[in-house]
Amino acid sequence: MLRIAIQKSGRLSEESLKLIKECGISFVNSSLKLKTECTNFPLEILYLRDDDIPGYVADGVADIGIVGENVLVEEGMQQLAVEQLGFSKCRLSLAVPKSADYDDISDLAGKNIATSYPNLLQSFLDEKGVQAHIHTISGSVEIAPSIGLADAICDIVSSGSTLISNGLKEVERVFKSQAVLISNQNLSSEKQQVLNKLLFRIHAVQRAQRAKYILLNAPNDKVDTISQLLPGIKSPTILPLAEEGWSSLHSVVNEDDFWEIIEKLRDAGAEGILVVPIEKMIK
Ligand code: PRT
Ligand code: ZN
Repeated sequence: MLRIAIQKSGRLSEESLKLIKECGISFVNSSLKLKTECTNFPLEILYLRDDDIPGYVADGVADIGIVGENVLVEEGMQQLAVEQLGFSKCRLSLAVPKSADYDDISDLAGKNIATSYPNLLQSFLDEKGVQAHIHTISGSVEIAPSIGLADAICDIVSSGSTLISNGLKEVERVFKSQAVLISNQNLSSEKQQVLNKLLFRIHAVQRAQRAKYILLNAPNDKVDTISQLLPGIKSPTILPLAEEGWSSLHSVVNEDDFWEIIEKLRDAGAEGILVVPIEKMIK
């Protein structure tokens, strides 16, 4: 049985549980519980504060976990990272009052900066050769300038609306973050096998999220041109339509190339284009 630590309640919780479910793993979810055993996969879920997850995984209380890279690197535990998961994307940024003059990072020399991420901030300032006073506070960092506690802050930003509503402007990006899967470095071979199975499923889910299944109709004399536009996994499936002289083409396209391909397909004579989501994709 592999033990995974996920955030009990916060910005990582919902997506972490969703990923486990999308891997076809069933469990009874209860926010009141400390742990849950999955019913159809040798996995036990531990619900923890996000800050505690790297430590518990390093100590082997949990075997694996899901945490923000910002927390992982701040705690100096990046060696536990297995892979990025693509959700809970955010950035750690420096911000100053909207009215402050700011040209570049040297403007922060000698200033007071409030943050919950002293280590990430210190290494950024060191890299830039700037000396400033770091005040470590654990919450409500964004109000520090307005109460006179600091000249600037260094905090997590996603939409930017918290900064705006506190009269602050983002001036430097210190660190880019997303959720990451971490693992204890001394897993038994049995546990490593379960982790490999889980990773296989996670990869299938991730590939499917980026891919779309596309179906379209084309006159037979356009099929070659259109096939060239559809990369697919191997090559497109081509089936005759009931209507003489027409075919149906099926393939898989990457979400990133999607709009460009659609336009080219229409220009090449494709009709009745359908694009549908893919649930799982095995290579
Ligand atoms: O209780 P526990 O300790 O488990 O949770 P927490 O309160 O420490 O963490 P939580 O749930 O707030 O965040 C967990 C992780 O989500 C963080 O470590 C980040 O990796 C990631 N994440 C993604 C964010 C945000 N987006 C985010 N917007 N973490 C925090 N914020 C906060 C930020 O601190 C600021 O107050 O949201 C505000 C800014 O948001 P915008 O959209 O207004 O810019
Ligand atoms: Zn926390």
